[in-house]
Amino acid sequence: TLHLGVLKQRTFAMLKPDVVEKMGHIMKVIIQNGFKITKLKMVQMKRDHALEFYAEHKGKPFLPFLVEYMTSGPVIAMELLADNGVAKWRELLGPTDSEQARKDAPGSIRALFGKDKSLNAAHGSDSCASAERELNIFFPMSPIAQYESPRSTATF
Ligand code: RTP
Ligand code: MG
Repeated sequence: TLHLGVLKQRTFAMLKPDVVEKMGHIMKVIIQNGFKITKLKMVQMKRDHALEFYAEHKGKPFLPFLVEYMTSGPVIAMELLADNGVAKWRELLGPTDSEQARKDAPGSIRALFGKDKSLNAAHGSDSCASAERELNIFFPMSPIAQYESPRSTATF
């Protein structure tokens, strides 16, 4: 039979420095919501990396604080795979402002793990084009990256 399923999409997710200590809890929520974590690494961003990553926010008043925040400690960068993954991950994240998220989307990652409109726990790409750009920043093609991705997480 012909499967007209929803397309599996990859997206870029990042746990921000102040929630890295809660990564176990957050990754459990991610997996329970039907995502596969297909790439993962912990990295310390430098100022230039943060400015490149957030190029779309150049000139905005919150950018200097955002760069301080994102370079204040290591982050967890991930590639997530799911049906309609880009929108699905934004949905699970909830609204940008964690305080609003607690009102409008109480089960969301930002409601559960974020503090306010700046310290909001995690990032998610806003489109497929952004996802490709952001994944290429954190997971550039290199000899090791060309090894085959795991087909699934092993279940014993
Ligand atoms: P993200 O890119 O992190 O997934 O979040 P987003 O699309 O919901 O929010 P965006 O507008 O792209 O903003 C990027 C990050 O900047 C911080 N921010 N602070 N103080 C403020 O008014 C403010 N606005 C945004 C947040 O950390 C936000 O996630
Ligand atoms: Mg954004």
